[in-house]
Amino acid sequence: MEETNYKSRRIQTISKLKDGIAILPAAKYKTRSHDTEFDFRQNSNFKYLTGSNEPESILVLTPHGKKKDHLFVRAKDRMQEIWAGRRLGVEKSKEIFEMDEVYTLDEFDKILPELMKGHSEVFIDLDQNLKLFNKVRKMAMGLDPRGRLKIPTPSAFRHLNPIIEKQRLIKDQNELLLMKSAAKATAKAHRAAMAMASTEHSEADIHNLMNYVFKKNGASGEAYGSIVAGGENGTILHYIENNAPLRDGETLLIDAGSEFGTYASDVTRTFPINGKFTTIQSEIYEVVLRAMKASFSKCSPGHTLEEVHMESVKELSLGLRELGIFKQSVDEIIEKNLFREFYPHGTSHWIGLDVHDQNPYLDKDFNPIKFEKGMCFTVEPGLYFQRDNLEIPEHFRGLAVRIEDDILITDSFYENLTAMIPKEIKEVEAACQEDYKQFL
Ligand SMILES: [Mn+2]
Repeated sequence: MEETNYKSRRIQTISKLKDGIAILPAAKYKTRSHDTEFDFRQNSNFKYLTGSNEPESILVLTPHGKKKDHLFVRAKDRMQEIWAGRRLGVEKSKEIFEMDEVYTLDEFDKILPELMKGHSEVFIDLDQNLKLFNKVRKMAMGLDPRGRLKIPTPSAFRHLNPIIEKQRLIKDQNELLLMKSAAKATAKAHRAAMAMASTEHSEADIHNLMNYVFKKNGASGEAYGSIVAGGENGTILHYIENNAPLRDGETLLIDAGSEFGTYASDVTRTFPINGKFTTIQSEIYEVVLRAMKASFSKCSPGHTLEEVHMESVKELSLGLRELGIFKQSVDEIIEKNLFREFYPHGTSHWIGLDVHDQNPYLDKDFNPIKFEKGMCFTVEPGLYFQRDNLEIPEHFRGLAVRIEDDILITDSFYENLTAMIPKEIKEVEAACQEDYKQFL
């Protein structure tokens, strides 16, 4: 496998900038409390275009001029490095990142105005990092206050992110390799969870085990806040407490995925804590699994996430009718949005560097983006029966099932990146009988 060619990604971005200069800062450390910080996570767009994990750097792309990609990095500093960790510095960065030019950050204020000359626009993140935006705006306004320069200077600011995020929609071979590695670590962790879950353990135990298995298999950790929800907790869509005891006869809904090389996986499984689904649990489970398979039928080039969603909605609505929840026709259940009480979320989102990858969902004419080879997204139907819903039979109340896999569009169909994680009832029940110690 070739190494990722970040240079060619930058060249592709530069080709979209026309007369604009692009300025893209790396992430900075964020304060957790007082003088302690959260774990560092690189800005996804910055990572995508540079491969660098260094905080505080700034990438500048200039379509005009001989040198086109410029990186500003932290200067080498012996004392800082003894206290806070190694820095690449200018020389190493030049070697590693194949930039036309690398400078230290303290040169930014002097060099950026020079780089701006000849460009009529600035592309920058207009939402985040307003400090940098304001600084750049002042620099641009100060370049030619009397209109005497004979070359264009920036007179407009545009949002940079959509250009890069559109580029991120189609994954290349190296990205797919990382996504498959993330999927592998996630598969091990879900299997371990199925094996360990019992009334002897709590949601927290399972959560800890999964994080351990993620890292043991090369992942940097979880790609998002895991949901480890026993029984009725599964009806809370973004349950994050993950600290309740596990109860006999209930299911455990786990929505958890590893992050590998900054790429996310996102998987949900629901399984019986004691290893055997009850009749009602398995009936609901089969409906959700059927919905998922119906959605898979639309996972090929030319189809859309909207079609994928509608397949799940149809199948879940039919299932709710079969379960006796509704007497209305499937059409009526859908038209009147009656299913929403039991299926309140969408079926899919893009996935990649971010678990909810920031790729466009609609084209310029507001039509859903059509699938092409290399696009990745989730399929995650579910059914949730709230405890306080007194209109449904009591034995449904507090039950929740969601199943989620990560899908890659191929030449003519799809590849399920997380297919190896058990989801047929028999496979799931067998996985519950395994010994979790094999995953340690
Ligand atoms: Mn998801």
